[in-house]
Amino acid sequence: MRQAGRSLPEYRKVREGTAMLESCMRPDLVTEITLQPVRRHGVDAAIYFSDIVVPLKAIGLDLDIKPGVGPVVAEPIRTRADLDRLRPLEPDDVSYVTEAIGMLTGELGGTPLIGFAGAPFTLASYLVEGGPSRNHERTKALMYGDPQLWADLLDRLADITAAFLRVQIEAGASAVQLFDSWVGALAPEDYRRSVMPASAKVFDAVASYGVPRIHFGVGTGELLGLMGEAGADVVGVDWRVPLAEATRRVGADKALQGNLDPAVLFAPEQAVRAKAREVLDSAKAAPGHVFNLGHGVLPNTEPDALTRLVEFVHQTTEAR
Ligand code: 1CP
Repeated sequence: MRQAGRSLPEYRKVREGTAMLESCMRPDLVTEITLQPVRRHGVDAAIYFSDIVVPLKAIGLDLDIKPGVGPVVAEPIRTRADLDRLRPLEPDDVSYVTEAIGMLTGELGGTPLIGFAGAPFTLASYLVEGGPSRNHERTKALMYGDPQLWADLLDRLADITAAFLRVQIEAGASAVQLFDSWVGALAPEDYRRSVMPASAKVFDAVASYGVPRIHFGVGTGELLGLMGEAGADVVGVDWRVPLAEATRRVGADKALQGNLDPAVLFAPEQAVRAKAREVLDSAKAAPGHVFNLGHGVLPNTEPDALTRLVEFVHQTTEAR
């Protein structure tokens, strides 16, 4: 799961002295960091080390990832004139991604590599707010106040995101995940009207490759059905909705991903096992299940707790 690396001493060691975005542009570092959780925990898939703002940096936006804060944009996008700064992404803009995935697929052997991108809404939130936001007020002001500019902004972001996912698939990614981390801030009708068309455009653009497409969100219980409809093969669920209920909302034709609360990993091992078993039992109703946390690994998580969780999930599912 995202930012799994942050909990690992070997991650902090290789990152020492190198800024986050600079690390994302160095194929040697990307390869090493992507492999670290696979080596240590024996997970069934690797998630490509990058960040959702990498393609925006690659088209020339002035942004940075500030330690302890997250992505920060120097000049936020708020007017029609600002849209001109969102030019299309060309594969050459991210040649380091192609190079890193080439190295990785060699090193990973048969372990699948999951590529990813930020979804248009979540990217728009960073761009419009200028950084992380609790209430997304400027973003919503634009969405409600100038629906045409909003639609054009999301459409441009959809094209950039689709191009970024295509690069990753063509380089060898075996699945892709669209992260709409903050879309749970919206009501279903607003999602359907103002966000779903752009996310659907991204899923459509990569449908012909036939790789599984995962759609991830947080606090999206009321949006699960629509997130599936947008074109996903797998819908991510956080810990607020049991997977059996999520299957009812998403439909029996889609797999689910999730949904252990990452904070559970701070509890004693017996409690972690009991909660993980609940997830596995609840998932039996779904036609497919990717066991995962409901959101990213928290930075202070004890790495051994994760290793033990992976072992437990393997033992439990192999015995079935
Ligand atoms: O495990 C991994 O390292 C996978 C790579 C990965 C992924 C999939 C990173 C590295 N970031 C992401 C996705 C990402 N980035 C999302 C979508 C998924 C999610 O909801 O977590 C989001 C919203 C971001 C934005 C972001 N980047 C934040 C969140 C800030 C906020 O708005 O609350 C943060 C803290 C970052 C920085 C970042 N990205 C990745 C890492 C390892 C870090 C920490 C930086 C560091 O180690 O110095």
